[in-house]
Amino acid sequence: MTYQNYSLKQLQQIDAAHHLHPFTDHKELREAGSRIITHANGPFIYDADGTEILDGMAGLWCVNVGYGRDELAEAAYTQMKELPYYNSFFKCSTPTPVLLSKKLAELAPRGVSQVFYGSSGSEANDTALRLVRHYWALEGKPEKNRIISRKMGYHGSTIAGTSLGGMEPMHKQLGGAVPNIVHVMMPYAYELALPGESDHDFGLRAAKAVEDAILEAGADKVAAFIGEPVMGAGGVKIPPMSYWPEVQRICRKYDVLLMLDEVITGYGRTGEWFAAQTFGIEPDTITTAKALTSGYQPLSALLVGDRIAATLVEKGGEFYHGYTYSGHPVACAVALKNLEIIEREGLVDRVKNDTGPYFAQALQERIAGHNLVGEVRSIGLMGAIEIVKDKATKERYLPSGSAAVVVRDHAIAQGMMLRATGDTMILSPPLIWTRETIDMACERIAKALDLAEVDLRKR
Ligand code: PXG
Repeated sequence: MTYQNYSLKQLQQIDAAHHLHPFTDHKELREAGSRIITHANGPFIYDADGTEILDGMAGLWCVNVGYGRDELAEAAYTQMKELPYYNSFFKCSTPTPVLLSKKLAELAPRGVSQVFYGSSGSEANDTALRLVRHYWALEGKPEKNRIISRKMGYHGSTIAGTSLGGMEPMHKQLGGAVPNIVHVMMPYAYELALPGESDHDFGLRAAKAVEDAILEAGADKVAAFIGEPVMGAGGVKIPPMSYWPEVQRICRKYDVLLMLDEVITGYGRTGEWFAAQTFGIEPDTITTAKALTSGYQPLSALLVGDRIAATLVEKGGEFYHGYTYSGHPVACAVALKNLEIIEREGLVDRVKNDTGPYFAQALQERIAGHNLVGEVRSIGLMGAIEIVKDKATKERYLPSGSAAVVVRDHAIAQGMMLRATGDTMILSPPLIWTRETIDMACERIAKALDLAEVDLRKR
């Protein structure tokens, strides 16, 4: 039976009766009822009432080629009929993960040519954590196992993902994190730069926090540093250009591996295939998922640098790690087709040379001047709008995080889906957006800001 046999109300009732949602206050949701999205096409999603909403978040940072791609459905269908599943354990392989690995090795930054598959970003980060610790053990340094991460970083929701991440509320519910992971300051100039400190100098100071953490533990105790090139769920926090090269210099100086989590930034989001290329760095591992299939199938790929891979292969011995769905044939078939579409349509170049710069300019010209907006920032097609009570002093509305939700709700009512995290509005649209789509989005956001201002000033 398909959902068409149920009314919206019935679906909501059943949802409330049986479905536990991710990152949700279940009491609150069950009182309010869920928004049920039933179909989508191009840049638009549609709810059960038929309301058209422009999807400013590409689903959840993933639908980079937009919705309604027949080619992706056909790739899945064909592969399912031919070979829906076989594993890649016990010296077996199937064609699509083999070919996808070759493709990823071609696209990846220099020195990165190996791939380990999972089904989610969280799984890929579990793999990454285990792999770097295994690497140092193989190198005869098992005590070199501390990982340095960042406050407000997001690396997934499994126990390892939560432990790597720096989200306090998640840690509070964890009941014991994976040991020996520490968190340093994030490179977020808007709130953390000192008065008069340049962006460049702030970037260097934030990188210095990594060096301090290495020195505190002793370099022979530190395995790796992990970070999102641009923090995503933490609020699209774009580091100064001085930050990443300096972090890389520090990591090399102390022989600490550099792990990038590109689950959001991978596959074109910042105007290069990987943000490592945008920031000019050469990491040892790159965690990817989401846009690898544009969200049409669950799939993650941990891209592994040659240094780690060489040790793994040369020293031998089994790495006791893997998932039933590692290298899933259908997910990999969809990924291959998705990458083909991104290449064929030149979406990465378009973000770099056309829509990315236009998006930045549109946010500056049409959104930044609003009374409620403290700052706008973007890189490629990834942007943030800081909601404040007072532009000059950067004072926020209280309670913290309450104002952005008001803007978001007005935006959705205007036909514009975006996300509120803390006091920050986030945009991460499909890479198929054109200048016209950006214009449409800015118009709706500006209207939402006007309406929200009326509500918020009444407080
Ligand atoms: N790393 C990063 C950088 C992510 O953004 C993950 C790992 C975990 O991926 P999986 O596939 O296990 O979810 C993510 C996921 C949000 C939000 O609210 C962001 C994510 C997931 C759920 C919500 O912005 N990112």
